[in-house]
Amino acid sequence: MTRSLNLDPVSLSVRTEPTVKGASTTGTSVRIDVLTIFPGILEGFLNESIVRIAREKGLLEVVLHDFRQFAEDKHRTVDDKPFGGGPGMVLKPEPIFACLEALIAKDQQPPRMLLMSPCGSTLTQKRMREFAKDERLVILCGRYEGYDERIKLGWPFEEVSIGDYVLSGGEVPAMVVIDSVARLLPGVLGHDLSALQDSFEGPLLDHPHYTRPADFRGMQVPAVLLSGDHSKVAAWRKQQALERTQVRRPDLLRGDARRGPDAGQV
Ligand code: 9WO
Repeated sequence: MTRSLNLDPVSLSVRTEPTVKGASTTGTSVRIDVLTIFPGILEGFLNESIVRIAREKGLLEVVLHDFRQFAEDKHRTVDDKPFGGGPGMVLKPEPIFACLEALIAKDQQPPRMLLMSPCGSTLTQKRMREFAKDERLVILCGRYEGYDERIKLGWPFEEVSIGDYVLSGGEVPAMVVIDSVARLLPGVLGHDLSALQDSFEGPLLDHPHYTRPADFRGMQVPAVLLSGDHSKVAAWRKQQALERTQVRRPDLLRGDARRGPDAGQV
């Protein structure tokens, strides 16, 4: 069944339908449906910090769907042995199809559909910005050894990866997407993130940060940051960001086509 989150102790109003949204090109709110047989993995995450704030503000709605509830046999089987043999189990198509059919009305605009897999294209900040402009996302989290290929034939999933490593399921990657999208929604963060990012000319790593005390166990904050000279501070930060990027991520400075100059601050 579909499980809405336990909203305690903060009661959240039901997401208002996007009356203003249609006219907007920047996107004001996103609904994300997550298909998982382990909704509990996401629950704590959704009830803390920025993601919680985005939900409380009505800018983000996340609905968890345990597709095991759509399995029709008495054991609610979601996996089976691979045809052709081999180790492990494969996610059956039927429960996932049934869950998606219950979720996606035929008459509506089709949502963007993401399938978490190390075989997908690796996500970038640029992709996350595109997702944040969508009205609706559906995220399928796999388990076991993989998905029956017909799940991908029957639905227009974009296969996406968060990096070149194997996990035990797609739930952690789904949380990565939700976190990244939530903080990009206008009005979620106190400051205007896009303005902040636009002030960076290229894809640079962040500069070093310091807070009080100015002297911590003999380690001093660089004097320029205490000078009060804003243009000097800005120049120092830019230089530091550039140096760090040269040393740690020279690929970003080469204008890697996939990341592009559009990637913004990393
Ligand atoms: C696992 C795998 C391993 C080697 C070669 C290809 C592979 N595909 C998958 C796969 O799609 N796995 C499914 C989801 C089912 C098993 C657990 N799943 C998973 C997703 N493991 N790792 C991810 C994942 C997703 C996004 N970014 C990085 C890893």
